[in-house]
Amino acid sequence: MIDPLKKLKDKKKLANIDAIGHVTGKSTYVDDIPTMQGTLFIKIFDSPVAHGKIKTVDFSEAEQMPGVVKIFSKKDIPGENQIGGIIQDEPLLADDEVHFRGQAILLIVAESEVEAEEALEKIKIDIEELPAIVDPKEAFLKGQFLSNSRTFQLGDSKKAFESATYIFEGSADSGGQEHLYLETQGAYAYPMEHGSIKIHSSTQGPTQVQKAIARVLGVGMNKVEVDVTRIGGGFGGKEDQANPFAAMTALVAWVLKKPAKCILHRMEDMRMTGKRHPYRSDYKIGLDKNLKIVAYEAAFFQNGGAAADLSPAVLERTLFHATNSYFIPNVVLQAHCCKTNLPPNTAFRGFGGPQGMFVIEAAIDHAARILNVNASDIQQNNLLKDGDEFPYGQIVEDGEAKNSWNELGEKYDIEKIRTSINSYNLPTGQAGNKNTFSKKGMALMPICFGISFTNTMMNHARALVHIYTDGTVGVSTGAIEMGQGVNTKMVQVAAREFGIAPELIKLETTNTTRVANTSPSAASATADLNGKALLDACQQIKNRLIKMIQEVYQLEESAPIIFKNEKITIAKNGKEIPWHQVVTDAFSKRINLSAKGHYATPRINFNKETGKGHPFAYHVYGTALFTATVDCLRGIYEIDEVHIVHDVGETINELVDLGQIEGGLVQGIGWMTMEEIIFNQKGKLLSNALSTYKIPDIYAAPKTINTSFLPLRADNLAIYKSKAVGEPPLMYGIGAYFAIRNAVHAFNPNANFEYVSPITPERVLMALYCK
Ligand code: LUZ
Ligand code: MOS
Repeated sequence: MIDPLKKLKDKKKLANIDAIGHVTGKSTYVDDIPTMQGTLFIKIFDSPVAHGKIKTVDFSEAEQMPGVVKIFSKKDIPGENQIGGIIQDEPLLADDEVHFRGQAILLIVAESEVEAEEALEKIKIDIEELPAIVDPKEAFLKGQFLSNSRTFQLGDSKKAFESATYIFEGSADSGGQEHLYLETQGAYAYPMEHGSIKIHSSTQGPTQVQKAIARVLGVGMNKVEVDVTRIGGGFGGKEDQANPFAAMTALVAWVLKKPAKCILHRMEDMRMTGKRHPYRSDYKIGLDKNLKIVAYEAAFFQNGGAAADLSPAVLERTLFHATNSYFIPNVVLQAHCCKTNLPPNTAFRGFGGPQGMFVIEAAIDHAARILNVNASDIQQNNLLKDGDEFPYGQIVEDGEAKNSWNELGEKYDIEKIRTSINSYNLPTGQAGNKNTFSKKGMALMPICFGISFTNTMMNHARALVHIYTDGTVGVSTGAIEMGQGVNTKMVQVAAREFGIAPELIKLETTNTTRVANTSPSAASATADLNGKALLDACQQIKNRLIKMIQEVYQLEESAPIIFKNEKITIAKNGKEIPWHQVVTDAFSKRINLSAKGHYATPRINFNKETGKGHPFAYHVYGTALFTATVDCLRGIYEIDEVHIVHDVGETINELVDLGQIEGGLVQGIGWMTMEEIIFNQKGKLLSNALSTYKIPDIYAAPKTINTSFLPLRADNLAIYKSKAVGEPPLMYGIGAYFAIRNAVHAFNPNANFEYVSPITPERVLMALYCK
């Protein structure tokens, strides 16, 4: 078997340390933990209506079913029946009113899952159904909000519109998106001594889980130990929404003093959990005669679902990214967090940013179509440059918007691609037309994404390092491995600092008793924050070892000492001491071989009242070029080619970063094209399984993806000059929407169809033949 650690010695090409485990099925997830004797299984009885008053729930028959141990309602919660994060509006188990289909009402606990399922069928509920709202604009008109509306403002858009040469107004709506992590939500908990509890949870936020459990049980956080080996995907869906399932599991284990397990089935997960927020939005864009955007106004109506969850923070990030990579001097951006009767929508890769970017791209496309110019001419003409001000007050420094655009232009002959598409698309009837029912489209998509939690206080992390006496190393951080490869990057940091092989380093599970008070693994910042904290821990130990060597060999304090190839070399005289020897010597001299590192992102700040500050450590930029072909008889399409120039800073790990870029791209294409979440008017999820909700498979992925890394031009605040890579590439996917749209227009120049995503084959077919 190929050992990736051995084969790929080039450290930038170190394969994901989980790769072999994943493809051989050896990697373990919550449901793979061997169940202890006496383990109880939990099934959730959830609301069958989107809005209603519970009149009676009768579970007397269910309770008598074989194997059933207990049925929990909110009355069985010893602490608070509340798990709201930002706003305290979310009971763990329903109060007298239910607010969405899938809301948990009761927990059925049985000796086996099958028995719990059978008992579930026997529960009788009488609910008085109340009117449900599923549309955010309807909620807005009815005054239904989850939190305060927000406004970001720059310059004077009113005045700017007065002098604008061209003004376009319209609306643009984007759909939700199911996270579809391969591992569904789940947890396994067991009581420990002294009234404490241990839990394995599939979460991006172990501290958030710990806090929720402590609250529900009414105990201190120190009584709750959360342990995560890895999770099978998160994409934001487990930043906050692992909490209820962990809290339910902990509740059962705590009250019944037995191990308890709750793993959602796919359809339960799809029904009960929130998704990417659908948005409806209105825009108004003003340009001067040179195609400079002089003014932009937008109003965003976020479909928040029935409880706030992370919606207010997601809403804010929509505003942060509403002008994408463009400098617009006069801007008013308003956003409304609308309360509807859907499951509480939540974090999803991009965190509101993609929804904001879609609208400005729609506005630009709208202007380009009417002015009969290429959208890319408007895009290029308005790219950010250093010194420009974002609507939130931060000034562009070391911007790469133009660099990535220009680099793309140098690598790929954009005009040649345009010409070949135009000749492929020759109008029907024109000499040379060969493709009557097949048309191509292209689009460029620049991105600009701010890195840091927008809530400044969340931007810090810690790490714990032990060097054992045999020279092997154990590393714990607050980072959650969710497939993104953060553990591989952590191994690389420790290996590089100590100058030892990755094989000598073990990445431990993420555990709240080893690394406390963590921010969730989110906001693309996990490797940045935890990597820096780990660096700090490694350097503390290194400094102790250096001091020891200086004393032993009577060197002056500045004498360079190099950690490399499992040796410590004294540069001056070339003396080499093996790593193991140094470690043994240090231990016998009673030197501390453990350290806790800490990192807090410097400089960042943001004033929520004024909407101004410097919220991001830096920005990630990039540009993508899309070409697509539409089958004009069937409405189906293919993404032919995507060329990307992406700003990774100086990559720590090319393979991991490339995986994130390609994965993010395809997930973004899915959101924009084929993934359609459908709720009916009564708040029932119709796209409730993989037969009715389609995500891109290998056949739907672009036929070609060419990614190149933009050369590093500036230092920045992340680990080893790298840049965060998790979320930004998702937003390239917006380019697929416009490439397909342009192909539709090549077939039907008069197609007057709204900016609604996803642009499913059904929507394409309608547009191809609309007047
Ligand atoms: N989560 C969060 C995020 O709590 N704050 C953020 O700013 C953020 N940004 C992106 C993704 N998750
Ligand atoms: Mo996220 S959307 O970085 O959990």
